[in-house]
Amino acid sequence: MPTVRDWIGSAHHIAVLTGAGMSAESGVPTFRDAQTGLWAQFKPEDLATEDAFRAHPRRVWDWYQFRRDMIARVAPNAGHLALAAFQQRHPGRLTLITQNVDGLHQRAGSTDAIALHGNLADDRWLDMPRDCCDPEFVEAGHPPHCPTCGNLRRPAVVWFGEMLPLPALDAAQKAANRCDLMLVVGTSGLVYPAAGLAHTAHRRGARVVVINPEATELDVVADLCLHEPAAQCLPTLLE
Ligand code: BJW
Repeated sequence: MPTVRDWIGSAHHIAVLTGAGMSAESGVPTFRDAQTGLWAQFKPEDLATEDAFRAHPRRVWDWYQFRRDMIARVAPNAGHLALAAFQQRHPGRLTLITQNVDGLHQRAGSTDAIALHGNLADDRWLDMPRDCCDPEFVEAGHPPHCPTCGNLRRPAVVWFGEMLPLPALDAAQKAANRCDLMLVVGTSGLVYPAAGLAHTAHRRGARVVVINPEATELDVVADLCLHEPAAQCLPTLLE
């Protein structure tokens, strides 16, 4: 721990890549945890793909509504708050990149968090909108839809097989290329291109620190692994 604090103290630019474990101590289940993960009952490909949504729009929409309701009831934890406070104390020194769609970094005060996988709070049209498609006048339903052409609203998140938003991916890649320290917090490191950012930072000579109670796919590029929960570890590291 003192070593990592020294690394943080001397780093010119820090990139932080977060995943679902970041919000675990807020009470948001992770994706791949065998006991409590959101996908313990469902296979990801049954829910988080465009094909799944087209095949079972109600089931997928209701799953997202369930998660939206859950997230409305939780709050940012000490880890989210420590990152936001660090950014406020050291403007421009830390780039926060998140795979999370829960908005908790933003609610903690990290207004410039790069959201690689979108945001659960937002919707968009499933198909290219026609002139009749007006988000102000959707017909309520599971999912809501255009009363004229039937185009469906869908969560504005990134599903498997979809491109990440290019400005977000570009900004994240720039941060991974220029940082001299990357903290990888609460992610299994299984999903690309997000996981590739840690490989980029490592390849470019940055120190990489993985913060996760469990072993991850990204431990191979880590200079150090701290096997601790994020909300306990980050406040001490970043104080
Ligand atoms: C704690 C903790 C505590 C617990 N403290 N830690 C290269 C190789 C192989 C495959 C691919 C590849 N490149 C692309 C792919 C395909 C695919 C992919 O990666 N598949 C893999 C599964 C193999 N990627 C894609 O499809 C991506 N798109 C793409 O590549 O497009 C290319 C394209 C080009 C041209 C045209 C079109 C397309 C898109 C990926 C989108 C991922 N979307 C999801 C769903 C978002 C919406 C939603 O929320 O429903 O994003 S999937 C899901 O996984 C979600 C997460 O952001 C993401 C990562 O999960 P995360 O955050 O790591 O969570 P977990 O649960 O896995 O891990 C939690 C961790 O926390 C664990 O390690 C715990 O131990 C830990 N933990 N408590 C700290 N207190």
